[in-house]
Amino acid sequence: MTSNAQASVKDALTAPYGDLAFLLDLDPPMSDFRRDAHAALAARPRRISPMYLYDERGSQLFGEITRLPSYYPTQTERGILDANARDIAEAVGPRRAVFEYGAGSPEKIDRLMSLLKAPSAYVAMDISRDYLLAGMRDYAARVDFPVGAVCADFTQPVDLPKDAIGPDADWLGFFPGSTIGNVTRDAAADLLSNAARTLGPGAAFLIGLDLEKDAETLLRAYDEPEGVTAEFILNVLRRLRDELRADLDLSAFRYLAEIEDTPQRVEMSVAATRRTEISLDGERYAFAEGDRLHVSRSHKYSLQRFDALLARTPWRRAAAWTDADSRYAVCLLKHD
Ligand code: AVJ
Repeated sequence: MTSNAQASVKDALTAPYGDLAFLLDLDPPMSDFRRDAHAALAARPRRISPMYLYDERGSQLFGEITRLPSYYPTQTERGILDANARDIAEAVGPRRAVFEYGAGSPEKIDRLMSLLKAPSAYVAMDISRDYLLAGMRDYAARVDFPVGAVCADFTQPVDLPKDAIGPDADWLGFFPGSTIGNVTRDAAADLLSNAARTLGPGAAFLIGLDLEKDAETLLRAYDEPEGVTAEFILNVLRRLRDELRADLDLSAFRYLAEIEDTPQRVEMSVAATRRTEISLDGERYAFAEGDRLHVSRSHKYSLQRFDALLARTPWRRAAAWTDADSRYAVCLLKHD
């Protein structure tokens, strides 16, 4: 790191920050929806980042998905944490400072923090500053251990301001929801290696993993008759139209979920149901019938394949808890 970069990291830290032990604002390069949309529509295959799904409406739709009976990951993960709370607390060990990848929902944070033995701190990292600060201020007001916030892209390594939490803290990374499945396996290995650097020696990491399974269960979870997932994925076109003022006919597109193998994953796209075009800032992007724009993916793992991936990182798997049907796993990783 150059001395300049170090200076800017220092400027990024405010400790304390109101009720928070600290705010570390690494000022993630503001993504540019308009620029990325042009690039996505011009590329072959057409592909846009799933992060553009999550405006307020998209976040609400995802919340609705997590309450659908057919979307098993959320309820299964919750069931695993509840059924194995004592075991997990024991294996993780006491007085951990928790570092969550993505600012969790209040219920998820409470579930984890109340199962752990005497947790010493909670810090969340999220790319959305407003969402992060709102959540962490509420949380800090409710608990009596320090709460911190890191505004950054969670694939990056971070220099945690350990003094603001207690320099001797033993860290526990927390990455629930099977969100790791959103990225390719190479990117997942990089993210986990960066997490090992961030959390330091002696750290543990609790991660939710959706497991490989039959295609029917996956299709029911990702393309359900209620059509909430379809609305969620089509939301990226709605944002193009409403926020970027693109000229497009939403009714000329439909949602398409496909199960692919080796590695198993769900690929989520929108597909043109007839010839149509999207016009953005005077550029016209043509779609033939069946042409797609890829929006999101969700990789599934076996414990064996996950272990093979971990072998490329400093982590090893210390334990795993699954549901009775082996649909989902909560894994505990450690490194020295
Ligand atoms: C939030 C990325 C874990 O891939 O299962 C759910 C997103 N997309 N249904 C997933 C999602 C469609 C979800 N993750």
